[in-house]
Amino acid sequence: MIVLYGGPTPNARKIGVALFEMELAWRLEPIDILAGDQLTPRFLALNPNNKTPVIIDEDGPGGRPLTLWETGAILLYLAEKTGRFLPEDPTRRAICWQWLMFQVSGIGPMFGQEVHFTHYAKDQHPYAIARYSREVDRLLRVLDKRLGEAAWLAGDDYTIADMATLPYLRRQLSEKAGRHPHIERWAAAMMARPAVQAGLQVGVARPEVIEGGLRGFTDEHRSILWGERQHAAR
Ligand SMILES: N[C@@H](CCC(=O)N[C@@H](CS)C(=O)NCC(=O)O)C(=O)O
Repeated sequence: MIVLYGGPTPNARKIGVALFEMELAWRLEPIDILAGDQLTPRFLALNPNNKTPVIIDEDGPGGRPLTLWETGAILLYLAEKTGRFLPEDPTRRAICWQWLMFQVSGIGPMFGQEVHFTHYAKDQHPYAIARYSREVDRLLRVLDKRLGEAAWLAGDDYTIADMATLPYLRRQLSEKAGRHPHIERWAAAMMARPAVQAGLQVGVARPEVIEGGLRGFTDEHRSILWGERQHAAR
């Protein structure tokens, strides 16, 4: 059994998609990051970096439990464990790693900053909004070009690189419909997969805050995620 600690966030949903695609036995342990669950000693014992998701594979290597965080590492671990969604050919495998790293080091952080400054920050910072919005648009163009050349990010194979990327694109695709035809073709192919649909449902959303147009953040939420509570010495 694999335990997934997470909530209704793109990062946890990447892992949800992979767990469904790989047909692994798993259960969700909900972590409400808006309530500060990730700052508790119990969670910090799993991930000292206080970020979700975390998995515990109760049947890890050598039959021993393995606790793992960072979505790139989790996706690679699950792909190696099951022998699925990671090409065997060394060249194709390396290209898969490349697009996976592009997601975790580029798309994740930049899209995260864009949504922070355009929706969550209390004050308006025009420089930051322009900086991250332009970077998001640039990254979308890189993805659109790639998906104009190849069926999937890694090439001919549907892989963990695709699973990592889609959950981050959903808001941008709906706000910029028609502007990225190749990403849209790829996203539709992914959404046709039952495992993707199921994985994107992971976690219980707080509709007023997350699904309802990114509104409703309170000063308490800001303190937990970006302020005093996030940065308190522990
Ligand atoms: N690089 C990390 C990012 C994880 C991350 O940023 N998780 C967010 C939710 S999407 C989180 O748990 N935030 C809680 C906090 O910052 O306190 C990964 O890929 O796992």
